[in-house]
Amino acid sequence: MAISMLQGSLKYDADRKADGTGDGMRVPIVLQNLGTGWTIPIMPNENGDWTIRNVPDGDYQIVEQQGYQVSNVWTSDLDYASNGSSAPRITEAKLPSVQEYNQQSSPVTIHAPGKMTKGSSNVINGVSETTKLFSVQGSSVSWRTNGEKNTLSTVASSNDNDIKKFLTILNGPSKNTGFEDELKNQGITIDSANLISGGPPGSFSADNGTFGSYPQGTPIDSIMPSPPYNDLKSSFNYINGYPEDGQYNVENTKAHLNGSNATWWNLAGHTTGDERDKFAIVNGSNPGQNILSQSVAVEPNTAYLASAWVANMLKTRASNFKLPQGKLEVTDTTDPSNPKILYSNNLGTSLEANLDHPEWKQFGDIIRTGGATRQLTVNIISTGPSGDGNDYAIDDVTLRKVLKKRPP
Ligand SMILES: [Ca+2]
Repeated sequence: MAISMLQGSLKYDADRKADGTGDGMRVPIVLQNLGTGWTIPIMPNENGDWTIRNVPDGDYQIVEQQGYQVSNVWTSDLDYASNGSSAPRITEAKLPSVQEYNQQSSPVTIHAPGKMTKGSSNVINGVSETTKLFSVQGSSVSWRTNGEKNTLSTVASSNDNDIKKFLTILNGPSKNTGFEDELKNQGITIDSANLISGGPPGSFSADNGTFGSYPQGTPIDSIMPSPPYNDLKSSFNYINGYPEDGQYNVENTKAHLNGSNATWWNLAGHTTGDERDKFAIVNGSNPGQNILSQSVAVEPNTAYLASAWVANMLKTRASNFKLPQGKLEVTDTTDPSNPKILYSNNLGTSLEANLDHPEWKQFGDIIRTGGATRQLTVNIISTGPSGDGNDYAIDDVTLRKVLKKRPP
């Protein structure tokens, strides 16, 4: 048996509304049978739409693959059985960079000129999943609707709009604002090894401050059912759902919220920017409480870079909306009875809501240990009361050794 037709789209969702609309993106989409490896790369048409016919029963993925052997990519509307060939399994999506997206001399036109960036965007990442996992059985297509629950949603008709909607991949603009390029320009080299690492299974450190990753194709808005980090020492309450004041969760791409909660961005993580990428969402409250805290053994008289990436969840500004009210703090806790603050930076002061697109911003600085220092503790601390606004995301918390200092 085979389904007569699969249709989907690849869209640039400039406002990250996740309503299925947007400008067409001409980036290869690869349909791959997960059992046989039978594979077809197809280039969406200028509206971002693609059609593949006569797809046999089996388990499949479609994966966005910028740069996929473009000469072998077929144009839209083709027959799976007569045009496919065997290929290794694709284990991650490849989204275009802003530069690739704007490149007019590319072998294929990725986009209509002038449509690409929004505001100060410098990153394109997932609004929906960038890999879609599904099964074909007779005339029906099924897929998981809840990542953790593996629920099947079966649709009977092969041309059902629900299938096309599911197979539509959405990319959107985002921005990363970091300071490490500037450090590099100053001749300062930072070790790649994150000292917030190791530790027992399930510990915060075990995921290197990245908050971990899901398998590719995991539905967006998949929230970890229970606190994933037992030694987080969090004073915040974990919630398997939307975080209210004083709560946090760990999930992948935050889906755009409708109705009363539409003030939040659809936001992908900072680490890989797709549906694999988990991060923490904090709804601020409880001034002075630790949101997360990690102690690390360090060397005396040594320079380290402490850093965290934080994003304001809000997509609107209003006079009653508070900025994220937290601080990144590094404390010398060699003597726990006499902690010494080495670095403290309020997050909110430079984290105004970006109205064009979500923005991940890097906070931190180089700190130097003293002659007696053996342990540092990296804290992210809530500093403001509950209220409208004061909602923020945290990702990629690191403490790394400074290898090469600024030349004299
Ligand atoms: Ca992450």
